[in-house]
Amino acid sequence: MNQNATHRRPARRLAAAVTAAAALSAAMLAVGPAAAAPAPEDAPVLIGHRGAAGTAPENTIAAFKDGRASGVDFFEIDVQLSADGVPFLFHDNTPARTTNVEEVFPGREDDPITSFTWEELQQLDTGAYFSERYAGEKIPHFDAAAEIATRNTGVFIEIKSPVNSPGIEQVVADNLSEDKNWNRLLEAGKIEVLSFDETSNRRFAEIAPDVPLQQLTGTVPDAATLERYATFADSFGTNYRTLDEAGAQRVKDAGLGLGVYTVNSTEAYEQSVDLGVDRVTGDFPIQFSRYERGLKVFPQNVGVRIADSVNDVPGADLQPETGEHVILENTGNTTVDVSGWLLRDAANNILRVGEGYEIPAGGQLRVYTGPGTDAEDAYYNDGTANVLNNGGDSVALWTDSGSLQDTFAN
Ligand SMILES: [Ca+2]
Ligand SMILES: [Ca+2]
Ligand SMILES: [Ca+2]
Repeated sequence: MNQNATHRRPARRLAAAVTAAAALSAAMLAVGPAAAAPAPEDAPVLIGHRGAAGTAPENTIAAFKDGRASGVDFFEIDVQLSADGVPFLFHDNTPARTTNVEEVFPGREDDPITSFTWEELQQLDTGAYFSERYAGEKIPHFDAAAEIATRNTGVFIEIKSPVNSPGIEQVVADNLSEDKNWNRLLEAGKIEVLSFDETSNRRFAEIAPDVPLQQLTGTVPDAATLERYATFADSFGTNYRTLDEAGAQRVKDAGLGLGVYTVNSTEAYEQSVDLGVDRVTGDFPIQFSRYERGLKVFPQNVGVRIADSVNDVPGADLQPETGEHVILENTGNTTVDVSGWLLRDAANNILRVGEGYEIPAGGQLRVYTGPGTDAEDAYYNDGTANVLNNGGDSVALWTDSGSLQDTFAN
């Protein structure tokens, strides 16, 4: 660590970084013991992304409960302000992707989510987009997350698109100090605030200098920029796909903790840990907590795995017969009926397997996004949009009855 770097409040930063050391009580950590930052071989702090966006509708009570049940150190939320100033939990800038806005408020699909009043937000369903099983899930109030969190599983609070929510830094800071549940978590070292917006982070740091703070950017910037971040933030987070050894070293040299998102495979997890990352955020927190405990990651797996995802093919990704696709492989000893199984990507785009599909032991099935001629080893979704991101995506495999079988990331 570069001793010349300016640290705002090292005790708090370390407190947040070592919470994975379960043997230490949260109370001890809160007072700032002389604990060392975790060595690279140590387990990183684990965070469920948007609660647990891979296993439940993102930013809902159901997702927070999944995050908590998985036993990870924190679940992450995205907070914005409604048109009438109520803090609520929602990721996107518009309600189009994750709500039934087209039924409730036709014509407002592409309006800013912050243009809705709290009373209007409460009329939206934000569970059914993920699965009918979650129909009826509402957009939560900010304080609802603190009611789910515990001394074991705290909250990473991302202040999302703060330019759309003027004054949100003060609202969050006030809640942390005044709300009983939030304050209890804060005192236990189970809160971290984060944002991509440097101006917002600086504002938050001025209002609440004792709250651990993280600056996010999509790639690791140069050393001078990181040194600047270190004047107001305790840690830095980025996309794991862009992180390399030199970048990780620059972050450490600036005296900042290092986090990555959105890690959705154990291979990506290992890659991040090898780079010395101390905060790992993923959509499938249960997967990482099981992996860290040495347990079988997908205990319900019946043999079929995701062998590969071909996100980008030469030419158009939706061209007939040979467009983008995911390859399933039966690694077990018996034929598996995969009729009605589905694949979800990180943005919750869904590819289905048609009826009557079986994969024999050792066999493969290619599941295409676009059009083509169905065959024994190929199923075409006839989709009209390229869904597998060419810059890397993740996919999760589910049975027709909702059992998670595998994840894959590239
Ligand atoms: Ca977020
Ligand atoms: Ca292409
Ligand atoms: Ca693609």
